[in-house]
Order: sequence, then C-alpha cells, then structure tokens
Amino acid sequence: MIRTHYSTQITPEMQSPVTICGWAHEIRDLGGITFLIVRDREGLVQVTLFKKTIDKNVLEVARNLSRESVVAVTGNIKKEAKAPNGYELIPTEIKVLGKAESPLPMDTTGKVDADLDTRLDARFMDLRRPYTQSIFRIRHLIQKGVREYLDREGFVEITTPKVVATATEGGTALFPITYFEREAFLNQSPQLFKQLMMSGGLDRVFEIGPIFRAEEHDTRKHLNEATSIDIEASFLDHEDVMVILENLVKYVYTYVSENGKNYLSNLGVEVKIPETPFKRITYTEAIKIANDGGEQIEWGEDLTTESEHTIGKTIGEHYFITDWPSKIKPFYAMPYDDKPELCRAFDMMHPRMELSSGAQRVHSYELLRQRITDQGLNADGFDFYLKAFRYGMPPHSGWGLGAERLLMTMLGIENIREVVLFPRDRKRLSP
Ligand code: AMO
Repeated sequence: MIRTHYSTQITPEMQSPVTICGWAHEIRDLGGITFLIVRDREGLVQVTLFKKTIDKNVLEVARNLSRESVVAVTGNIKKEAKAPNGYELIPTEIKVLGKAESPLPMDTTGKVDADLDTRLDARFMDLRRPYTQSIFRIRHLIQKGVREYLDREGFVEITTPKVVATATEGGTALFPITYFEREAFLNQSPQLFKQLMMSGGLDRVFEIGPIFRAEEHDTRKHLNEATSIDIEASFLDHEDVMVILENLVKYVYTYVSENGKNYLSNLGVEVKIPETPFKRITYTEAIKIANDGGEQIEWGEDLTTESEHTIGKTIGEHYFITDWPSKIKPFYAMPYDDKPELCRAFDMMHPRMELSSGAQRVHSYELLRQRITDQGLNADGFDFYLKAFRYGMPPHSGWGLGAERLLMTMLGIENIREVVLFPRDRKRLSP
C-alpha cells in the first residue's frame, strides 16, 4: 500500500511521517510559499511548501502539477488551525501517479457551475465533487439500512433473473432483446419470481435490483433502468406489509441522519425523519381531495402527476393511498371479497411523488388465471408462474419501493438522474 492514511485519519499531533493519496484539487503559488491542496475521498489536505526550506525537486514537481492529477504525498504533519482538519503536510516527496490533461471536462472545485448533461457526460469527474460523492455515499447508507432492517425482520435476500420471457407490469412497455434464436425481455419487476418464493417456502424475501421500463416519458422522476427494493412475505395481508414499509422508511431516514452527517452537510440537507404511522386515505378520498383542489379526475382513472401534487400538498407528509379500483391495478392484486371492484392494493406516497406500490396478492389459481385474462394478457405466457399456485400457495403480500425516489425525496433533489451513477433515459445510453 502506498497510502498510510485518509485525510480525515490524520490528527494535528501526529509525529511520524504519513503518505496521503488523492487528486491535485488546487495549486496556489505565492512565490515564497506554494500550497497544494490534495483531495481524497474523505476530504482536503493542505500541503505547504516553503521555498526556503523545501527540496528543489519536490517544489518543481508541485509547481508543474496539472490540476486533478493523481499524487501521493509523503511528509510530516504540522499543526495549522487555518488548514482543513487543523493540520498541514510538509512534504518530503510528491509522486505523480496519474497525470491529468488540461483543460478539464468540468470544474471540480464547485466554483464553476456545470449543467447536468455536462456532469453526466463526465460523470467520473463529477464524482470528484464532494456534492456528488455525498449523494452516492448516502445511497450506500440507504441500501445498508434497508438490508439491516429487513434482515432483522427475517427477510432473506434473493437475486432473480433480469432476462425473462414475459411481462409482469401490464401497463408499462418492455425492452426486447435477442436471446440466442428467441426473443426475450429485460425484466420490469421481480414480481413473479418473488411470488414463486412464497410457494417455495422462503416465507419472507427481499431483493434490491434493477428494473427496466421502456416508458417513453422524459420526466424528472422516471428512468428506463431503475433500482427497486422489493419484498414479498407469506401469511401477511396488505396492511401488515404497509406497516413493514412505513417502519422501513423511518428506519432508513434515521440510519442516514445518524451515519451520514458529513454527507448531509456537504449537501446542505437536514433530514426530517417521518412520523409513523403514515396517514392512510382511500383511493376514493384521494380523488376527492384532487378534485376539490381543482383537478379533474374521474373515479377509476390513475392519478396524474398534477393530482399527486395536489393531494401531496394537502397531506404534507408521507401517506398511503389504499383500496384502489381493481381495474387499474395489476392482475396479481387481490380484489376484496365483498366489493371486487376494489382491491387490497396501496401506493405509498411522498408529497412530491409515488415511492412504492404493493398489495395483498391473489393466491387462488383460478382467480389469478381469470384476472390475467381479464386484463387482456395471455395466460399461456404465465405457465411457469401459475403452476406454483396449484400446489400449495400461501396467502402473501408485498411491495416494491423505488430506491432512487426514496433517495431523491429524502435529499430534496429535483431530478432523478442526479441520484443514479449512469442514468438510462430516452436519450442517454452512454456512459
Ligand atoms: P411499480 O410499477 O409501481 O410496482 O414500481 C414500484 C416502484 O418502483 C419505482 N419505479 C420507478 N422509478 C423510476 N423510474 C421508473 N420508470 C420507475 N418505475 C417504477 C417507483 C414505484 O413506486 N411489482 C410492483 C410492486 C409490488 O407490487 O410489489 C411494481 O413494480 O418508486
């Protein structure tokens, strides 16, 4: 290892020589004194070169350094209250490990604003900004918090295929691919597979994985490749899994606010932990709130973005919409026995947008087959799925939670592309 410490592991009192590695963030040559600011993953280090005492070769290297070159700097620590972390590094050696060309594709100091397209085109460089990096450090914390919570609740993490033969989410389009001599698709959701696990007796499963949606819309909340946090659980109804969902959201918010203080401060964000239980309103009530707020939406229609906003403004915090019309929810959502025009499905909403949808599932083979046909789908394509309902399928429920939407609403970020390393949208396929 070349590096002995990250910038934040060094204290002003340290006696023995250290080596830090990072990028030449800034070079300021003031004649008698040269400052080289090195940036590593954790922060900044001020490397100070006094012309009178420094080795000439070391000074030469520092003065000729191009911004954003990768360096390893070895030297001694001196207390300096004005420098980042209260110390400066007096170098004995500066090695250039990776030279950066100039001009740079974008600025990393935060002094020059770049638009999102420029940043996404040069994502590797954009990630060097503490702002961008903090988003992805929080994304990591969210996934860690989700795993921790679900593991404690007895959920088993699974991985299901992304190359599949059938659609799951009727409404949204599929990406076809060539699979040897056949046509296949990129999976829209782990839905059918997670349900198969219930017949398989795993009882409680979760997956954090990619979902692919060939939706044409170009919005700030849709991606063509997104990440879904999915659960499925046996012997629980929709209300039981709603409780798991709201508790998970609260847990993750708490986890991030406790473990991500630095990143939140880099982003200038204060996380407000949502109160549980979340408010529950029925679909019928939601329609009324939207219409009272000036929207024009008929009972039986899906909520538009505008009506989501109107309802979100009225409620003002995370909430659930329950008891949806069976017609506009997927075939696997279970209709109520006594009022089959409504089903045991729910959406979990942030005031800005939908974060999750879920339901108690149909577990009767006959009804499920019927629902598939009623929704205009060909039941033959679902053979592998339907089979599992003929040999002992427990009642079960689950939901899918959009990881990007959870992250962007937590951080108050406007555009979903900000929270994906390499977003895939209608126009963007590279990098
Ligand atoms: P649904 O299609 O509602 O439900 O997806 C679940 C959640 O995934 C997120 N999401 C998206 N995020 C960004 N871009 C997209 N194009 C996109 N599509 C979906 C949303 C959404 O709430 N099988 C069901 C879940 C279940 O019932 O278990 C499903 O996929 O946050």
